[in-house]
Amino acid sequence: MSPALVLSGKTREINGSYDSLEMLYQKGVKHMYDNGIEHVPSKYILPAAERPNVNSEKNGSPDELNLNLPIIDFAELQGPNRAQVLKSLAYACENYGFFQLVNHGIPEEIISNMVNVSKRFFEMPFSEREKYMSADMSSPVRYGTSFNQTNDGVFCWRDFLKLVCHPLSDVLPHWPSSPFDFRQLVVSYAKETKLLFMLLVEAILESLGLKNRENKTEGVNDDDVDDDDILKELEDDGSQLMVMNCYPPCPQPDLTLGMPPHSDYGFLTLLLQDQVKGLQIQHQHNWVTVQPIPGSFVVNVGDHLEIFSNGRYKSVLHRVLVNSMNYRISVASLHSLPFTSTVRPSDKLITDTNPRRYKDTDFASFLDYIKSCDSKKKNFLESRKLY
Ligand SMILES: O=C(O)CCC(=O)C(=O)O
Repeated sequence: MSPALVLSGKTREINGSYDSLEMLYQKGVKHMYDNGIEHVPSKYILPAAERPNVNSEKNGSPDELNLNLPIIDFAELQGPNRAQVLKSLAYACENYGFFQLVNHGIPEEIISNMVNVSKRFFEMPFSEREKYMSADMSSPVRYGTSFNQTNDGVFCWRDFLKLVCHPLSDVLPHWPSSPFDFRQLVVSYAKETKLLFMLLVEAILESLGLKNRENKTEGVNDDDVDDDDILKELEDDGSQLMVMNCYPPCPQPDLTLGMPPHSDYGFLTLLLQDQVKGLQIQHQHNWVTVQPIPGSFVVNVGDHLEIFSNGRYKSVLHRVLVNSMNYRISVASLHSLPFTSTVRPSDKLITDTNPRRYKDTDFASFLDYIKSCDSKKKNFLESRKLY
């Protein structure tokens, strides 16, 4: 059994050896949990108004406003009901910014291998995991804790591993080589999610009225040129970032969060969560819990798609709750344009009644924003709005 972790003053003791508390926090929550933490240290305690149970005063059941997200059946999207499914897709992106994708066609084995290898990565000793710690936001591999452990005033209850997935031949040698099958399993998963993402983007462009599948196959519609460019750019050189999140059990889950409210940088995120719920999205001014559906993806609109759609599709704030009983693992695959590209509203979606709503943006401005903000507000998109 792990020794109880003793926190006192500015030091802590494990097996008679002392570290500064700051050093301990930098090692992450998995390390603290493994060493028997019994109380949430003050570094992780949110101001009362930002804690997860604030809604409970209003509705009496702490954080149990459950939400069944709109479901998009990917197999139907590829069949004769495409037009109907495209309408549901548009409705979900406009009103929720999120949907659950079922029947997506990625083999179950590839998905369970991905969740399993993530678990095995976080189960390795800290000495193995820490090899991948880096403060460099552009590093092809980055193990860390909280949201931004260099800047966060209050830490959140989450460790992560981030992997840049493109261009694969450049980044792969930097990825963890253990567990022994890590690279092979993550590569399979990354390739499958990229293909799925491309098919979803095609459907999204169509749902925005920017593309017509039939015209594309006939190759006649000159109006599609810009949007074909975007598809090509995404396909050939689009960025893909894989984020594996580990949320260990937390002794006082009502005092802290696994992730603070944030929206996702990028075009679309495909999120795989295990059966432990925790993801909440902001919907109609409430935080609502997303019910996991086995084998499905939670897909959400990112900042770039909101900008590209000139505000029609919404990149919605979401956050993660932790619990005192179970580990939770999630894997987010974030897809977007190349890091060097500028993102702007599609010309065809700027009209007299819906004038341009966002400034041009790029990855450099996102990095500047992230470096300068603390954990209170992770809302890059607000800084891009023209009005
Ligand atoms: O763990 C989750 O459910 C969400 C993770 C997330 O929001 C992220 O990685 O940006």
